[in-house]
Amino acid sequence: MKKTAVIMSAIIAGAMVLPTAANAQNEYPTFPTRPKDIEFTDLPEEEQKAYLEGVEAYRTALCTAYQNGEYDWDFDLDGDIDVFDAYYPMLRWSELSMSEERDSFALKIWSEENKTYLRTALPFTHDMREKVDENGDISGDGYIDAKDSSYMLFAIFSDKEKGDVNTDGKIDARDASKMLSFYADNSVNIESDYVTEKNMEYLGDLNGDGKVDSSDASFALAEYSKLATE
Ligand SMILES: [Ca+2]
Ligand SMILES: [Ca+2]
Ligand SMILES: [Ca+2]
Repeated sequence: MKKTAVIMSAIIAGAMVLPTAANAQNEYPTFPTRPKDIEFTDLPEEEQKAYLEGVEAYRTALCTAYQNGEYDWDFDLDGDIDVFDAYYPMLRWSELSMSEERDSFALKIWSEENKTYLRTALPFTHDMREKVDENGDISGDGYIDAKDSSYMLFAIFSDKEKGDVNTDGKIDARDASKMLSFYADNSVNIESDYVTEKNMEYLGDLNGDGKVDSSDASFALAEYSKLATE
């Protein structure tokens, strides 16, 4: 069966089951599995331990290979791998679950220029879609979905410093603006998308209290002024 036919039938079925050659270009480690019919905490202790070690080994393998430049995750085809690319497995999942292909997706995305989250149309071309279908099953479970965006982000953020939420390699007032803007949206119950949530979860929670708010922004500013006066 031709690949397009496989993909079309998968769309009709409402789930993305990948052709077997899907990972030919990128060899991904496989996320460990555990029994689904039992609570994690009810598993025997050694099984819990083995699973957690498996997760750790998976993450290490993924991050190392990513940092060594082994993965082609430039899904928006702009020449860089960054947080924008991480939207694409998630968007593909959304297409597949709605059984329709779209030219673009409107999302609230951080704008450095305007220092706020702005509704922005992310393009989704045929070539982008093809690349996501080829390289987007990062968890190695045969599906392209938000989990793949999540693991991809974990790798992308793994070599970034905590506080550098806009991932430009330095911690400064721009990062503080981004954190404050996220916090402001959250405090009036404006929902953020998955990528933004993960961005803040991995890089924004500077004081480690489980949320991103003005105290984290103050931390970023303090770090910035410390660096500026050094
Ligand atoms: Ca890119
Ligand atoms: Ca997957
Ligand atoms: Ca920064």
